[in-house]
Amino acid sequence: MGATTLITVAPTGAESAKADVPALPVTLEELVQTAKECEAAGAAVIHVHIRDDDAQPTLDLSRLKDTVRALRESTGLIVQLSTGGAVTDPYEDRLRVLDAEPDMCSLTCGTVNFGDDVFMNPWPFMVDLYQRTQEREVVPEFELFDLGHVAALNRLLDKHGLPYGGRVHCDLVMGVPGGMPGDARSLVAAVEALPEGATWSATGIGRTSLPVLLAALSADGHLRVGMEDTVTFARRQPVTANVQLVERAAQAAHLAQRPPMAPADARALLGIKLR
Ligand code: KMH
Ligand code: ZN
Repeated sequence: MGATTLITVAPTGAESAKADVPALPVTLEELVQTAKECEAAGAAVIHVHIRDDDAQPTLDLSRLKDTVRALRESTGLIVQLSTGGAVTDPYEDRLRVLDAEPDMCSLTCGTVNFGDDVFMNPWPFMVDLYQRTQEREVVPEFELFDLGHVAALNRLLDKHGLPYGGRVHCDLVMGVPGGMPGDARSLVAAVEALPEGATWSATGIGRTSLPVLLAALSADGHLRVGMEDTVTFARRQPVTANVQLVERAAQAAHLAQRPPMAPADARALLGIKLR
C-alpha cells in the first residue's frame, strides 16, 4: 500500500450556536448520522464535542459515555473526545472526560488567546491530563495552536515519556485569532520543530481552512476538517453538512496521490487500544 492521508472530522466544536448554524450536528442522532456519512467519505477519526438538550456545550459524563458507545456501535471511526471543551469549562470536568473511555483525546499544549477569550492549558494541567492518558491507555492527540506549544510538547515528552501507543500524533490548529497564522510558512516552521518521528495533521480556522489543507498535503501531513473549524465552504456559501468538507479533503488527498487512510490502518498507526 502506498502512502495515505489520515482524515479527522471535527463536526461540532463548542463555539458555533445551532441557531446561527442549523447544519451543526448537536443531538446524538445528528452526530451519529454525520459520523456515518463522514466515514463513508473517507474520515478515520472523529473529534467530538457534545451539546446538551438546549444545544449548549457540555462535558456531562453520562452523555459522553452514551456518545462513545453510539459512535462505536454505528461506525468504525476512532473516537477522539475533546478535553478542551469550551473556554468556560473547569479543569476537573475536562480531566473527567477520560472516564468515558474514548480511543483518543485531545491534549492542548499551552494556553492561547482565543478570539476575545483565553483557552487555558497551564503546564500542571497538561501534565495531569497527560499522565492520566498514560494510565488509562488513551492515545492523546497533541493540539498545537502556536509555536510555543510545540516547545511545550517537546518538554512534556522529555519529562514524562512517550504516550500510550508509542506514537506522537499532533494536530496543528492554525488561524485562531491569538494563535499561529494559517499559512504555509507557519506550518513549515511548526512541522520542523515537531519531535522526531511524530505524525501530524493540520487544520485552518475559518478562511485559512483551504490554504492550510493544501499546505499540509504538500508537506506530507494529514488533514483535519469540519464545522468546528469552518462553517463556510466557499465565499458566501455556508457548509451544508460536515460530509461536504470531508469529501473535499478526500478529493484533495486523492489528487495528491495519498488517498484517505482506512480507520483500521489509522488504529494501527496510532496504536489505539482494542476496546
Ligand atoms: N473549544 C476550544 C476552547 C479541543 O477540542 O481540545 C478548545 C478546543 C480544543 O476545541
Ligand atoms: Zn475541539
